Amino acid sequence: MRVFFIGFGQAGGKIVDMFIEQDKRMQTQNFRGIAVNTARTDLMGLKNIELKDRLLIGQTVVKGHGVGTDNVTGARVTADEIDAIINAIDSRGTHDIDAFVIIAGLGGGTGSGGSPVLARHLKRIYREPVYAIGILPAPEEGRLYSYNAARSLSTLVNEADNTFIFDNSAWKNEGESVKDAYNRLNDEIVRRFGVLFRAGEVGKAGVGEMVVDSSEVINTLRGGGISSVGYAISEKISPRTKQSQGLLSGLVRKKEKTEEVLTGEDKSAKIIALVRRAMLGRLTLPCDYSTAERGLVLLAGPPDEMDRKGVEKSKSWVEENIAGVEVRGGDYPVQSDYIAAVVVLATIGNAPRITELLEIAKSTKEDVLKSKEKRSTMFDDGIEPLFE
Ligand SMILES: Nc1nc2c(ncn2[C@@H]2O[C@H](COP(=O)(O)OP(=O)(O)OP(=O)(O)O)[C@@H](O)[C@H]2O)c(=O)[nH]1
Ligand SMILES: [Mg+2]
Repeated sequence: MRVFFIGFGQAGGKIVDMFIEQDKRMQTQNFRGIAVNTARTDLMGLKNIELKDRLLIGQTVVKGHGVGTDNVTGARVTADEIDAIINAIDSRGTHDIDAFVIIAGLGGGTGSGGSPVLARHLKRIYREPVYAIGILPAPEEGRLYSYNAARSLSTLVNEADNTFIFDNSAWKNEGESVKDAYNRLNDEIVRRFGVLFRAGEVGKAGVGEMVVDSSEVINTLRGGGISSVGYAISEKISPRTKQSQGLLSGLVRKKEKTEEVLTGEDKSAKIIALVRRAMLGRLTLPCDYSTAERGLVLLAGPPDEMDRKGVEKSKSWVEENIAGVEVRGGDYPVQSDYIAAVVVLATIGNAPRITELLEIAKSTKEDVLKSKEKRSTMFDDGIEPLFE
C-alpha cells in the first residue's frame, strides 16, 4: 500500500525519517512523509525527510524550543495551526495514497498532544483511513510520561481508525536506558511496519502466490481500538539453495540438487513455523493474543520460498488462536535472502500494560488534585492579599 506518514514530535519525526530512508534504500516509492514539531533542533537533526517537509509549529508560543512534556500545549498549538499542517500534507500530494499513519511518542508533549488533534482533522478532510503508531513510555521515565501517555491514548483511540502500540519498556534490554535503546527500537518498528505497509505493492520480484491487497489491511483494521504486531525472520537462505532452484540448476551436480531443494512440504512447514514464531514471540505491545478480533498474516521473501499451502495453514492456525474468525493474509515476493513474517493482532481486548498505564494516570491525577488543595489552603489564614 501507499502510506503518508506524519511524524509528530521527536520520536515520530525520527521514525518517519527511517521509513523514508528504507524506501530510498529499497528503491521503492511506497512511502511519503513529513515531520511536525515544536522544537527546531529536532527537525534539523532529521536526514531523509526533505527540508520543505519539516514543519515547525507553535513558534509564537514556545519559540522553537518544544513544549517541554506539556501535552495540553501540544494539543493547543496543533489546533491553532492545523491549516498549516494540512497545507503541508496537501502540497506533498495525497491523491494516490491508501492510508495516513501518524507516529508519535505518547509520553511527551508535542506528539502526545498533537496526534489526536491531527487524526480528527485528517479524518474530517480525507476519505482514506487514518492510523496511528503510538509509542508508550517506560515506567522509569516517570509518572508525568505515563500520565501523558494515558491521556493521549484514550483520546487517540477515539480519533484514529486504529492505533498500533509499541511499548518501549517491553523492548529495551535489562539495564539499558531507554535513550540508549532508541536506535535499536526504531529499527524494530521500521522493519515490521515496513513489511506491513508495503503489502499489496508489486515490486521487481513479481506477484505473490496469494496476493494481499491494501484493502485486506484496511479491512483487518476496521474494528478500531488498539492493535499489536508480531514479527519473525527466517535464517539466511543459503545461496546454494537459491542457485539450485534457479536458472543455473542444470549446472549443479544431481546429488547436491536433491539435497538442497526444498520440497513443497518443507516450504510450507517453514512458513508455518515462522508465523507461529511471529505471533508467539515478542509483540509490539505484549498482550493476550486470544483477545484479538481480527488477524492478518503477511509473508515477504524470495518467490521460490513462498508457498500457498503454508500461507493457508498458518492463517488457519492464527484463526484457531484468536477470538474472532476473520484472518486475512498472503505473501509478496521481495528480493531478499530472508523470509519475514508479520502477524497483525487487530483490535485486542486486553493488554496488562495499558491497564497499568491507566491506573498510574488515575492515581497521578488524584495526587495532582491533592497537592493543588494543599497549596491553596497554606495561605488560608485571613491575611488580605496585596491586590485582587
Ligand atoms: N522508541 C522511541 N521512543 C522515543 C524516541 N524518542 C523519544 N521517545 C519516547 O517518546 C516519549 C517522548 O516523546 P518525544 O517524541 O521525545 O516528545 P515530543 O513529542 O518531542 O514532545 P516535547 O519534547 O515535550 O515537545 C518518551 O516516552 C520517550 O521515551 C525514539 O527515538 N524512539
Ligand atoms: Mg521534543
